[in-house]
Amino acid sequence: MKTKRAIDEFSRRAFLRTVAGAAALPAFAAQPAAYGAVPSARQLAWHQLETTAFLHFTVNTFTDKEWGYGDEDPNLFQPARFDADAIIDALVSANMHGVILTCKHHDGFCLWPTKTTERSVKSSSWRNGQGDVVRDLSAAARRRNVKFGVYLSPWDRNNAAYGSPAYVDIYRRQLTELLTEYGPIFEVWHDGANGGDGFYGGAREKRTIDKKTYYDWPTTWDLVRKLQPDAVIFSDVGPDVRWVGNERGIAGDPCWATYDPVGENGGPASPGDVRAKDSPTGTKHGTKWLPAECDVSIRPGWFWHAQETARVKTPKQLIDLYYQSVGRGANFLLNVPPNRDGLIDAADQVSLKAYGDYVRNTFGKAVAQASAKQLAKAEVVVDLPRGAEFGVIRVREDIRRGQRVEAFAVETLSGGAGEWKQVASGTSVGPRRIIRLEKPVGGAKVRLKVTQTAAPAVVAEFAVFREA
Ligand code: FUL
Repeated sequence: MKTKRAIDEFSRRAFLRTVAGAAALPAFAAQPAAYGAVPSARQLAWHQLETTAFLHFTVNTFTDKEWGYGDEDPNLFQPARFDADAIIDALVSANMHGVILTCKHHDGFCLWPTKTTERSVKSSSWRNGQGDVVRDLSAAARRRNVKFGVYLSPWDRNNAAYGSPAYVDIYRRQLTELLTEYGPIFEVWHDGANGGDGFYGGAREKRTIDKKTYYDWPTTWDLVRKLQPDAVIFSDVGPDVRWVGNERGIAGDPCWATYDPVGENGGPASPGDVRAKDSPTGTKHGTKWLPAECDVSIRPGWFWHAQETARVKTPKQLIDLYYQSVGRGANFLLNVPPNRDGLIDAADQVSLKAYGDYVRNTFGKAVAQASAKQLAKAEVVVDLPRGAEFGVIRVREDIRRGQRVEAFAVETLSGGAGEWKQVASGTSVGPRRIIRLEKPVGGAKVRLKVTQTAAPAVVAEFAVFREA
C-alpha cells in the first residue's frame, strides 16, 4: 500500500510535469504555424489538470433532496465534523488537481457569509454562524496545491427577485464576492438548469425565464474575466469549456476539442439551450476551441444520501470513466459529495484511493516513450525494452498548433518475424488519446502512424504503459 507521503510526492511531480504549462510540451526546433482554433493560455492550463473534483454540499445533504425547493431552514445545515483538509486529502488520493464547490445550489443557500442574502451559513448555528465552507475549502485546497473553482447556480429557488433584472444583479454580486475574497479561482461553473417552480420569497410559484436573454451572460463573463483573468468559464457552450452533453462522465469517440454549438432548435446556442447530442463529439475542425468536461457523480445522486452508500462507484467503474473521459481528450469532473458530518464517507474514500493507485501505478512510469527527436519524425518509432509488454498507449498533439490529427494507428514489430502488426487505431487526439488494449502486447519496437491529418501532425507525446 502506498503511503500518504508517496501519494503526495507522485501528485506533486505529476502536477508539476503537467501544470508547468507550455514547458510540459516539448520544444520543437521549427514550429509550424497554428492550424485552425487553438487554446488560450487559461485553456492550456485547464487541459493539463485532466481530473478534478466536484463537491455538492448544501441543505439538501440534510433533507435527502437533490433539488431543494428554497424554503429550507438554514439551521438544517449542521456538518458537525466538517474538515476541509480531510476532504481535500481524499481528493488528492484520487489524483484530483482541482476542486469545484457548489457555493450555492438551486435552493439558494450560500456556503459563505454573503452580504446579498440572509440565507447562508451565517444563519445556521453551526460554528455559531461564523462558519465559511468556501473559505475553509479554498484554503485547504491551496495548502495541497489543488486548484479551487466555484459553482454558483444561476437558478435560485429561494430568491424573491428571481425572474426580474434585480436578481441578475444579485447573482453578479455573489459572483464578485466569490471571485474577490477567496484567492485564485481556476474555473467558474455556470449550470444550465434554469427556472421552474420554487419558494421565491414566499410566492411559491412557477417562474420561467428566457434562457437566451435573461442572464445577459456576456456581461457576467466580462466580470469573470476582469476579476479572475486566469479562470476558465464552463457552461453548455463555454466560452472556455463545454458541457459534454451527458451526466454519465463519458466523452464521445471521437471527441474534438473544437466545437460550433447550435441551439436545441438549430438557432444560436446559449447556456441552457444547446443541441446536447452534438456536445460529446464536438465539431471536427470547428471554429472555436471549446473542449469537453465530463461531469458525473461517484454516487447515483449529486448530493449525499445515506441509502446510496451501497452504490458508490467501484474503482473499476472509475477507471473505465477515466479512459472514457480523460482518455478521449476531455477532462474528468468527478463529484464526491460530503456527508452530514461534513466529511467524505469511508466507502467513497476506498474507491477514490484504489482508483488513484491505479492511475499512479499505471502512468507513473512509461514502459517506453518517444524522445523529442523521435517525435519530430513523420513516423514515430520507439524501441521496446527486451521482453517488455504494454497494455496502454498515450498520444498527445501539441495543441498549441491546433488539433490536426484525424486518424492514427499503432503497430508493433515482432522481433523474429520482422513484421509490423496493427494493435490499435483511433481518430481524434488533441490534448490526449489513451487507448487501453484488451490484453498486453510486446515486440521489439512500437510505432505511431498518423494515417489522416488536416495539416502535418505535431505530436507532443507517444508513450506506452503497463496497466497496474
Ligand atoms: C445539474 C443540476 O441540476 C444538478 O443538481 C447538478 O448540480 C448537476 C451538476 O447539474 O444541472
